[in-house]
Amino acid sequence: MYPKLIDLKTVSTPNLGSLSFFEADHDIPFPIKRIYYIHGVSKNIQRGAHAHKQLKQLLFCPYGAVKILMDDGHDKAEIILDDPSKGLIITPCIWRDMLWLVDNSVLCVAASDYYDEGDYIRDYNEFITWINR
Ligand code: T46
Repeated sequence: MYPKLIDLKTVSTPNLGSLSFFEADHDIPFPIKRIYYIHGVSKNIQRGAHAHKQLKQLLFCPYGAVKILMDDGHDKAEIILDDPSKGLIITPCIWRDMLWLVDNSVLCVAASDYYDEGDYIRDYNEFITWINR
C-alpha cells in the first residue's frame, strides 16, 4: 500500500498561530487540477466507499478529525487526520472510507485531475476485479 502521511510546510508566528502550505510538484508529487472540501458532516458519519482508477490526491484536515480507512485489496490501513500540518497522499486503486470523528470536521482534497465519475469504482467486487486485471 502506498498512501503516505507527509508534513506540510508550516510557519508558526508567536501569538499569531500557524500557516501551512504546499506547492504542486514541489511538495506533492503531482500537479493540482482541482480542490474540493467536505464540510457540514456530523460525528460518526462515514463517506467514501470507492476507489479511483487514476486519480492521485492529497487529503488534509484543517479543522477537526477524520479517520481515513484504506484497503488496497490485500492490506488495510487507517490514518487519523487531526493535525492541519499533516497531509495524506493517496495513490490510485485504494478503496477508501472516511469516518468523521468530530462534528463539522473539514476534509480538504487537492486532486491531480478534474472531476470524472468514470474514474470512480463504487462497487467493492468491481474494485477487486480491477486490481487483479
Ligand atoms: C474521494 C473522497 C476523499 C462533484 O460533482 N465534483 C467533485 O469534484 C467531487 C469530488 C464530487 N462531486 C459530486 C459527486 C457526487 O454526486 O459530489 C457528490 C458527492 O461525491 P462522493 O459521494 O464521491 O463524495 P465522497 O465524500 O464519498 O468522496 C469524495 C470524493 O468524491 C472522492 O474522490 O476520494 O472524497
